[in-house]
Amino acid sequence: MAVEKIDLTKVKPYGDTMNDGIVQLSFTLPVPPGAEAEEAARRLALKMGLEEPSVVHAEDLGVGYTMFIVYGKCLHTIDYTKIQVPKVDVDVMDKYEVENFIKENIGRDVVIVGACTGTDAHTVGIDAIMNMKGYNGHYGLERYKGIKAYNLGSQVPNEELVVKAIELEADAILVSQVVTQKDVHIPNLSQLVELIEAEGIRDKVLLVCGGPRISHELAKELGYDAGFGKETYAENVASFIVTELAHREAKHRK
Ligand code: B12
Repeated sequence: MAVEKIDLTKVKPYGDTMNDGIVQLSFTLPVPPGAEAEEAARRLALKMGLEEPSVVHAEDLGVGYTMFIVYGKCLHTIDYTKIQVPKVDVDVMDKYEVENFIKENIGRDVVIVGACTGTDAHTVGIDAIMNMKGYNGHYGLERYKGIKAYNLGSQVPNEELVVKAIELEADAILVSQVVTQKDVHIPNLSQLVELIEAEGIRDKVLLVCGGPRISHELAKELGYDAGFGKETYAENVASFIVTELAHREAKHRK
């Protein structure tokens, strides 16, 4: 089979044939199902800039609402070669490499306190990173030799997290934010930074946040040292913490 040469300066969606621009879109309108509803969805897709939109599925949501799936052609292209996304810049070590690194470069236990904060009740993300069992075959921080991990759970007020971090003399604070509707995570994440600064411990702790809609770029903007998104494992965050800690401690000794 001949491999088609792709122009990365003009990338566009692929459906059946290269560069056909075909996309699939799904949305809900507050109207009951029927011919008018489907025509409304088609016209909306046209207004969104899709060519030849076709409604391939319409589902009655039961209360005067209809959910649509629409196919259409996107005319736009993206210059992929110009894209750079800020990411946590660290060589990721596995659990055993992290443990060795701590032994050789830090020489004491690393204390990490974590929580899902504010009104956010989603525990699974922070548990995946911190709990013994871990996630998807990757052990959590509690299982790492040389790491003392304290998972405070969910709906933890920022004040409580800060008190605990001071009490345990934490090297790093991990914050999970899963609910991002109406940007509720922004003031909550910012308040934690303010509290830590007010306590005068900002330069003593590594501040890391994570969640499915958290990016490293956003984390940095909010005053965090690093941010991790979906499909993060304990070793990603552990590698960052121990590398950065060793780096800071070496600088401090000079
Ligand atoms: C399970 C679940 C719940 C459970 C939570 C139970 C529990 N004990 O955690 C319950 C039923 C309680 C719940 C409630 C609600 N939920 Co909910 N929930 C989910 C669901 C289905 C799965 C979340 C999950 O467990 N993912 C698995 C974990 C492993 O993934 P993760 O969280 O992304 O974590 C990974 C990374 O993000 C990262 N990570 C996460 N945190 C951190 C922290 C650090 C420091 C680091 C390094 C990495 C890291 O590492 C993890 C492992 O890779 C999602 C939909 C989905 N499929 O994602 C909705 C979802 C998150 N929920 C949602 C909503 C809206 C709610 C409610 C507001 C619903 C309501 N109207 O009541 C409430 C909120 C309650 C509250 N006060 O927070 C929305 C959020 C939308 C948004 N953008 O804000 C979602 C996306 C569903 C949706 N599509 O609408 N929910």
